[in-house]
Amino acid sequence: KGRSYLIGGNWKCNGTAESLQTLMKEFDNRGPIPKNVEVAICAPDLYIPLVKKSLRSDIAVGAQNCGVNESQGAYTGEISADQLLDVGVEWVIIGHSERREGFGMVGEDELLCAKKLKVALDKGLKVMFCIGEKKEEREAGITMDVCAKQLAPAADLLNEKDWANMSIAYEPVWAIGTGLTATPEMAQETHASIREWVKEHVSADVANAIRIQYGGSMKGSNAKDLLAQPDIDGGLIGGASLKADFFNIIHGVP
Ligand code: 3PY
Repeated sequence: KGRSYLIGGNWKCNGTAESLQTLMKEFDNRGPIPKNVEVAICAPDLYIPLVKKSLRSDIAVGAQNCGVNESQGAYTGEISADQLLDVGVEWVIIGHSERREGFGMVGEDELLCAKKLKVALDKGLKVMFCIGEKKEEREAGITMDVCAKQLAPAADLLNEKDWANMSIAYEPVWAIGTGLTATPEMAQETHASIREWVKEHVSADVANAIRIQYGGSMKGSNAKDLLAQPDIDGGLIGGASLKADFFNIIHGVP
């Protein structure tokens, strides 16, 4: 493929100082990370300083969201890209479907996600930008229309060089937290269409270089077959990243 793999752990709103420390100790005993794999753990903001201190040094630290504001200021409850960088964060997830949906309240629309993406990249964070369709949308045959609608405002706001510091995480919403996984063939088909979209709307070079991660109930037992697909360049892992099984995914890379 000519691309390295990117495995992200998304701890979501899980853990305590104690449980996360125990988990990080387990990670220490799980052997080396292959050279062709980059790993980042996206932790709850509150625990980031602890994670910076206790996580093995060959895993980068990420956050799960950042403010759309370009600097610090009167934004109650927000955390800015500057502040994430200040505590040593390298990666941030933007546009996870749980945030797009808003937990049954007001969610983040396509434009807000694209603006956050641009601010984070401009400040110097690397971004895992999540897109993906809901169950009804897949059944209606509009998977790629939904992905294109989520990517289009990003393509409008970004310069070509911005794309070097991000990945696209394709996460079919129906496979998140449900235990359902897209089959490797289904995921590959969508990943290839996303890469084609990037080729048409950004450039062939960006399409060739960008890593497209699969997310949605990826775990040790299904990772190998997914990661063997030509357009699957890694994973964004929820539940399994809270267990030592995370390392079975890392070691499942071809
Ligand atoms: C999942 O694996 O369910 C995820 O949402 C990863 O972000």
